[in-house]
Amino acid sequence: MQNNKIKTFSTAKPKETAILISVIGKNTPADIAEEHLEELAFLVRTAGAVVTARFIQRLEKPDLRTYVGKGKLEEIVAYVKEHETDLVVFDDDLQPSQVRNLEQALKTKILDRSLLILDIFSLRARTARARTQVELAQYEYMLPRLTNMWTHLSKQKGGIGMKGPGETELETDRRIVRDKIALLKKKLAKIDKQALTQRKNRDRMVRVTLVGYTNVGKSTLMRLLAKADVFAENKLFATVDSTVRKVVIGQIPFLLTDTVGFIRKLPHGLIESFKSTLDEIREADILVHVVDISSPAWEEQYQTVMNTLAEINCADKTILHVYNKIDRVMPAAETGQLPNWAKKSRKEPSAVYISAYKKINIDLLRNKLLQLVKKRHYQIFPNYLKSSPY
Ligand SMILES: Nc1nc2c(ncn2[C@@H]2O[C@H](COP(=O)(O)OP(=O)(O)OP(=O)(O)O)[C@@H](O)[C@H]2O)c(=O)[nH]1
Ligand SMILES: [Mg+2]
Repeated sequence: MQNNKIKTFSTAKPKETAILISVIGKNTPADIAEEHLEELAFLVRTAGAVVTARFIQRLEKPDLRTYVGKGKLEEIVAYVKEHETDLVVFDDDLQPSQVRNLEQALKTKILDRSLLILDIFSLRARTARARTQVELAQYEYMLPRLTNMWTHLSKQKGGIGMKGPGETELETDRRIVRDKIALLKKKLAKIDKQALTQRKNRDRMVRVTLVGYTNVGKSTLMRLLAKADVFAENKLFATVDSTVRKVVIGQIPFLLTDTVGFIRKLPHGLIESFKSTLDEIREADILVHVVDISSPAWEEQYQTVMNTLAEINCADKTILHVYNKIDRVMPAAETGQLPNWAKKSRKEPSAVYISAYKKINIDLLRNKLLQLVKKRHYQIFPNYLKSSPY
């Protein structure tokens, strides 16, 4: 918050400037393409840079050498020459050879989607577990790239007497990275063992886990339901760690967990290293899937989450779909009346439409959640019925 009375002089460095490059399929609708680029811009802003220009090219698939086609690259080179540009950010992962070609042409720092997301995760990681997970993902991202660089160098330089030093150096690099990965995996296993013990100790309670795309309002809802001080912010990946709180609704206690948000094209290494965080989802009795209904891309985000859940074998769990941020799309939301489009978009009969921010329909949500928790609770504690107030 800015204080108008006190004049402050910022010593912060000016923000880095970034331009965005995206290749999209020939049949992708324009608004979805725009939304994808908007998400990339959001990621860049979250990482702390300013977006100064965007370039989209429609291609069957990205160019093998330079990601975009020749003409588009010339256009971008001309732009970079004329405007100060610190970063060129690509909406996909780049092959090491593509990075090299692009660096040669653009003469600026090149960032691909994975690196950008890894960067944000490392900015956000607070606990030892999250830090270790991110570091592991960073080294795993690095390793195949070292290998490729090595084969490239040995091919390029080749010949007698050229293999020796380069190879040794890169072999050493690779070994260092591999050792580091092994070490981090061990460290993570140890942390996970502790976490598992903690989870086992709380095993006898129903577990509800909030899942959803990044920035949909999971932490805001967690704060509301658990009355807990959970960090929420209008940035992507505000949460990279899970938080657990005990909640009691209608005299039934359960555990509520906030988790890291999903995103389309999540770097594979990141999914791998965040597997243990995803255990929170795997071990949940009930999933509360939070959807940002105000996002033009909500259906795609919905699908990304459902696909990720399927990937970790959680798609057939009990899921309560919660459509959040209705205050942004329905001015009269307080009435609880749904506009026709929302009725049509409703995929599940038990969906709830809420605003975590404006606290709309929260009692309705609490009620629905209570029904599900109760059902599960009595499955775990059949004897509880006798003493139950219901
Ligand atoms: N207008 C509106 N904004 C909301 C609502 N719920 C959350 N927000 C805002 O959306 C932004 C993201 O909220 P978070 O709770 O941090 O979202 P999250 O899903 O935890 O995000 P990550 O941890 O980044 O995955 C914040 O700026 C919230 O204030 C809502 O119902 N209406
Ligand atoms: Mg969050």
